[in-house]
Amino acid sequence: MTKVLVVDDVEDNIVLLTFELEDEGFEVIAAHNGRECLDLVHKEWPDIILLDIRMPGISGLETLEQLKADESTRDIPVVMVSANTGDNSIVRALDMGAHDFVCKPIEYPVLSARMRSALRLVNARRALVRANEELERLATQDTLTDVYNRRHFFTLAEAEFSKARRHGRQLSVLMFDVDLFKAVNDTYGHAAGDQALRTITECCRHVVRDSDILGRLGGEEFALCCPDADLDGAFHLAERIRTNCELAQVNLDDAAFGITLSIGVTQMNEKDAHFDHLLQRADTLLFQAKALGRNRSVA
Ligand code: GH3
Ligand code: MG
Ligand code: MG
Ligand code: MG
Repeated sequence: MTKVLVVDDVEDNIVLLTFELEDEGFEVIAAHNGRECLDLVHKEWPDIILLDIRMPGISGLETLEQLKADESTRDIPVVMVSANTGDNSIVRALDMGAHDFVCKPIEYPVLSARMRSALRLVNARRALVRANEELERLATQDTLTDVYNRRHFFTLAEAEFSKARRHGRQLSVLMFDVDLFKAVNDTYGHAAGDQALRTITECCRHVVRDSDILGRLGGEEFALCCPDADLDGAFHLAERIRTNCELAQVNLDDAAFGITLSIGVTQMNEKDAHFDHLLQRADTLLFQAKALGRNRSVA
């Protein structure tokens, strides 16, 4: 049920509004002044607020100002109730972010239509925000593992690379690839392989810093860009990721299996003109790790 907070200093107005709005199917809660409104709004989280303009103490406009200044209450639609005094308070309220207004004496069908209209607008805006967030997620994340996808990994890592060069800071990169992954797919099936990839990113999540950038470059190949990490630190991180994965089990309904990683680790140097150079070197070191027998980090 839609919850309405009615704010009015006159008890008779509250009683009448409550009666009419409950009749329209709203759940009604009431406040008798601006202070009570601001308290109640944080306890009850109404869907919409009906706010009287003329009240002793904190006026309707001041109450509105505070509701709009507070990030947690900013998006609750407010319909002003005005005594029709001919001053510019309605204009000010609308400019301050009120959704709409009604004048006293209130025509109740008009009031509830305006409330429904305000609620429709708010719901449409929320749906748009959610859709945008979802689009953003789809554009930047790998859907299987939730780490960054290849494109976004490069966008973020290249930015960190430029920043590190500009400020003379360290930057290291790890590139890793699952060992003999084809055999995992062949033995346990593709779905089990997918689960193994999720296990690997989980193992990484526990050891990386918030500032590290983890991306799935494709297939069973990942890269981790570590701002402010020197080669020593990056190698230790690689070993922690590698041993975490080695100890982890991928549990299936009727079986369990282990996975190992080979990792190439490198640090940015003055000769690296592009992030690609760094990644290329990590790839070569990864290849060496494979050649040396897999399940190891090479720097
Ligand atoms: P190596 O130790 O030399 O890396 O051996 P490998 O078997 O891991 O290497 P190879 O490149 O021969 O095989 C990679 C396999 O990864 C082939 C492909 O079936 C599998 N693969 C790639 N992407 C996915 C995926 O998204 N899900 C699953 N389940 N398998 C994938
Ligand atoms: Mg009043
Ligand atoms: Mg592999
Ligand atoms: Mg591979």
